[in-house]
Amino acid sequence: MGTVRTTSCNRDCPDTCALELHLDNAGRPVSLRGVRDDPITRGFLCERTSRFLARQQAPERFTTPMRRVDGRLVPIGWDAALELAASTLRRIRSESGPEAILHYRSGGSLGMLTALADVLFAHFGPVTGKSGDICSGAGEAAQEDDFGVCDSHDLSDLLNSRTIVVWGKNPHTSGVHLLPVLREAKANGATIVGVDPVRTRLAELCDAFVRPRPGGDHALAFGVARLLFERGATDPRGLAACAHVDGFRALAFEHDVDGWARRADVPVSDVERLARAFVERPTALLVGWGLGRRRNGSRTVRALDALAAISGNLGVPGGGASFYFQRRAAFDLDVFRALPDAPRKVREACFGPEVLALRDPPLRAAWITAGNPASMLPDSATVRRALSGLEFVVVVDTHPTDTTDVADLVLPTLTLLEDSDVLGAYGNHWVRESRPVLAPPLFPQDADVVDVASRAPRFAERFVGSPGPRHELEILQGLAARLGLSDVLSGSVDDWKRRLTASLGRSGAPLEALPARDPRRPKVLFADLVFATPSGKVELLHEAVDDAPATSADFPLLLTAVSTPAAQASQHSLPRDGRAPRVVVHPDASAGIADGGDGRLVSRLGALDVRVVHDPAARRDVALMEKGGMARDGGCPNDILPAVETDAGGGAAYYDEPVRLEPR
Ligand SMILES: Nc1nc2c(c(=O)[nH]1)N[C@H]1C(S)=C(S)[C@@H](COP(=O)(O)OP(=O)(O)OC[C@H]3O[C@@H](n4cnc5c(=O)[nH]c(N)nc54)[C@H](O)[C@@H]3O)O[C@H]1N2
Ligand SMILES: Nc1nc2c(c(=O)[nH]1)N[C@H]1C(S)=C(S)[C@@H](COP(=O)(O)OP(=O)(O)OC[C@H]3O[C@@H](n4cnc5c(=O)[nH]c(N)nc54)[C@H](O)[C@@H]3O)O[C@H]1N2
Ligand code: SF4
Ligand SMILES: [Mo]
Repeated sequence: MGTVRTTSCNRDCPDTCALELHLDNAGRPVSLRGVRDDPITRGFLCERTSRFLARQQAPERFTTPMRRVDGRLVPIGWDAALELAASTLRRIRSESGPEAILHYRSGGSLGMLTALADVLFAHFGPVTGKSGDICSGAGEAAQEDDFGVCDSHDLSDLLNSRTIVVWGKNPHTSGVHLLPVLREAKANGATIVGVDPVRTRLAELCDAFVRPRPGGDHALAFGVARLLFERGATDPRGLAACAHVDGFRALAFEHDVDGWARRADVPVSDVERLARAFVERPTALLVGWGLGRRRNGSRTVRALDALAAISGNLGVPGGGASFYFQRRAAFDLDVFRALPDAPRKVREACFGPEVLALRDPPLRAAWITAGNPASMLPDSATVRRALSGLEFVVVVDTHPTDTTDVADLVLPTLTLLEDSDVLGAYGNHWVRESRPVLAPPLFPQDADVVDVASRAPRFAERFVGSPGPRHELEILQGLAARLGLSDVLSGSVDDWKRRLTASLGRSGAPLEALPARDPRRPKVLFADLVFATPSGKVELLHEAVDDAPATSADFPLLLTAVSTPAAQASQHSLPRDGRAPRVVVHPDASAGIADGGDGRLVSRLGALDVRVVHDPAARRDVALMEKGGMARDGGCPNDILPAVETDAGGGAAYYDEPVRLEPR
């Protein structure tokens, strides 16, 4: 009999699972599984984390700080690394001001302690920061405009729905723990309708699956709205809770249903089917992330929100327009709120070109943590060029990336199996604690990392001061001490976990009781139909603009690089084969390239070598790829996607770029 240790997954994923690490008699890790009696995790994990042990044990894992010398990264100890970082950052600050330094953090870990980097750099500068959010920015801005807040009905509330509309979301890949809830709802008699230009596996669960042209959702939603108005199928109580009804209605009447259907490239029967979905109440609308990754992304989400509002599906059990769960709401965020704002910000979606263009002072240094912007941000080749041109780039990561390839200093940190943190989820209302279930490399692997029975010590103090990978907080504290800012982040990992969860504890869910559902989160939002907007009502969209993407004879496909089950963004669990990435297209849209043949994908920005895969079920205007390919591994789709911001919220219009295939 081996042993089992439990922790929580810190990846950028809606689910935040309860993980079990199984070890054999010799204490060697054997497998990762989901905790069976956890109400969210239900005993299973996604593909990428089930296979995470391969990544955990990968030979290229960073095990010591490294400095670039003559183009190569060479090991240096922690003292030298932190001295170098502190002295260089201090020098640049005194010569050029704190604006010459950028702090960038992304979704490598959703742990709240990882975010403490923001605190240190605000005190040290404040330094240049980022604005917008390429992940959920467009959708969040939409819901904040419409409802005043962006939050979701309880996950279990789907069991109260008669109809569930899953719009622009692919749970089989991007949030697998939604699936058991959908299946249960369906078994209870709920109808499920999916909307996606790509026929994803979700279609298997759906009673109807609508496939508009990419970015056609805005037109589709207005077609549905027009039908609801025309047929008197709107809900009086729902309408009474809305502002700008006339303006929204006028927009819906700009075209007839036929015209909207044509614009969305769907048959009128699909518009009718969707209208019925909102009438057969209560209807839960689940808004996916795919919609927001377009120039008209925020507007599109607003058009969907409006459908939920006018059809009377807000404020009722089984209803709602759920996009994102406020994962930080459970925590005491005073330490973040009190911070001075950054003196200037680089728009995240336009990172490469904007960093290159910064003047007075130009950017000289960057501290990058929990992110791989050199692969994951649009126009990634320019991101790499911009970072390469800086004097000093520090990257805190676990494994090599395109970003560490341009770093001057790499600081190794802990993986999700070694980490210790507190976590909220963006796909449910649960709050969790992560605890180390494995020692980081360079530690004696037989060290009893966690006493599972007593759950103590919470964070093995003997890790502190080690030569191997370090906790993000320890790295920051090491830097803070050398910057003369020791007070800013003082306290142990444990102290910080308690500090951030203090009010949660007072509400009945102390650290010891985690995981727990945040007892303060309502199950149904806006039950009184009062909204946190200036009018107290739903602010319906009422200005006419539509900037839907267009293809042309020259560029007939829209490059859609989406999540793959095999990876978390650029973090592949299994080693890559170094071959060109795959692109899936309809055989008629393959430029004559055979199934499995080599091609080149060309945009106005550049070209990318690809392997072509035929799919007769694909739309003829979509080139489907996996997001997260790295230049160092054979090709990065973001190299040919330009840096374009969404209409609101500072998202990135990742899916709007027209491309063509050419033989190679
Ligand atoms: N396996 C895996 N899971 C992940 C991630 C990962 O990298 N790998 N990433 C995580 C992250 S960072 C996030 S933000 C979340 C969400 O990350 P995503 O995986 O982006 O989430 P989805 O909501 O599934 O959105 C993608 C879906 O939107 C569809 N779509 C694209 N364009 C349109 C359109 O114009 N209209 C409509 N209706 N649909 C469209 C795509 O075809 C796809 O099915 O998932 C997380 N989950
Ligand atoms: N074309 C295209 N591009 C996209 C998207 C898309 O749909 N299409 N999706 C976008 C979205 S939604 C997102 S959120 C971004 C994701 O962009 P990123 O967040 O930059 O993505 P990752 O590749 O996951 O990079 C995270 C890095 O953090 C490291 N890491 C892991 N754990 C830790 C830790 O505990 N501490 C630290 N410091 N580092 C750690 C990982 O090794 C990895 O290198 O990508 C965006 N890019
Ligand atoms: S990545 Fe998501 S689905 Fe996979 S184990 Fe982590 S939280 Fe669960
Ligand atoms: Mo994301």
